[in-house]
Amino acid sequence: MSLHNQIVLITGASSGIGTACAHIFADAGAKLILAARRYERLQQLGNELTTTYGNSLEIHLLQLDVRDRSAVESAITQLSPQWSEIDILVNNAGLSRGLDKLHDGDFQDWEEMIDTNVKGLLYLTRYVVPGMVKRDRGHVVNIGSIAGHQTYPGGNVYCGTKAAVRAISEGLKQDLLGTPVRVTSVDPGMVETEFSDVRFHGDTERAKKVYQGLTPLTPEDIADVVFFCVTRPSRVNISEVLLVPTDQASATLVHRRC
Ligand code: NDP
Ligand code: 8X3
Repeated sequence: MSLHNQIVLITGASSGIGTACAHIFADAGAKLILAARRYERLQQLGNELTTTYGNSLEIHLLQLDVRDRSAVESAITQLSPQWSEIDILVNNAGLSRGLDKLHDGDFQDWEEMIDTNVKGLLYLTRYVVPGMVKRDRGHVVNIGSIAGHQTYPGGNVYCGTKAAVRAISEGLKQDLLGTPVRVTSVDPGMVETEFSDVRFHGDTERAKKVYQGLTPLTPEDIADVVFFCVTRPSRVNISEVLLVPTDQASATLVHRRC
């Protein structure tokens, strides 16, 4: 399936997996709506994409906090006709906060994860998918996690949000049965991005240790899989892909060389 001129909305495009998705879709000639809170990052990315893939690339930047339901509603409903017919929604915005035992957990961390990973993904889906159903075309890709399949110590609430994403993807697919709209959950293991810096509230030393002695996945590895899923023939719905580094066997079992 060609993505030329298809409209792709990517949340969390300012970093990591979202940025890598923006590159792969830009390369395929898609029209990009890039959303995140850090607008300057989006502007930088927009410039970089135009330099790399040419001036004909069409990009629309959205400064958006996915936790804010009314902001999501106006961002989607106020898209100009040139941008409103979204073909592919990549629900990627997400984060982990802390690695505390549940009974020591920080309420603010919990709320941030639940509001972003679950409610934010739901808001985008709720405002974008009706148009897909009306137009008889569309694909929703949710970025889940191995954490939605297996819980690890200290992962509690983050794992809960990703288990919710997995259930929501499954439920959305069921509810869209009878329409041509496809649903995919791409569920990575360890990917080196800003994810661990964010989890540890900017403690970069602690973040680096997460990947020490092993070879993690890259954001481009995930973007490749997303791209593969959305370019299958329209009869094919890839429902779930779990991908891990060769050095990772489960959420808790990794091989470190030092
Ligand atoms: P990064 O921290 O590099 O990127 C996270 C992105 O999410 C940023 O662009 C950030 O943008 C955006 N984001 C966070 N909160 C909000 C919000 N409230 N509103 C809008 N955008 C938001 O991490 P990753 O690229 O690794 O994470 C992307 C997704 O992949 C997440 O859903 C994560 O859970 C998932 N994942 C990551 C794995 C990993 O090991 N890295 C493994 C499995 C899944 P900004 O701050 O500018 O708003
Ligand atoms: C991110 C991967 O293992 O840190 O979802 O939860 S993990």
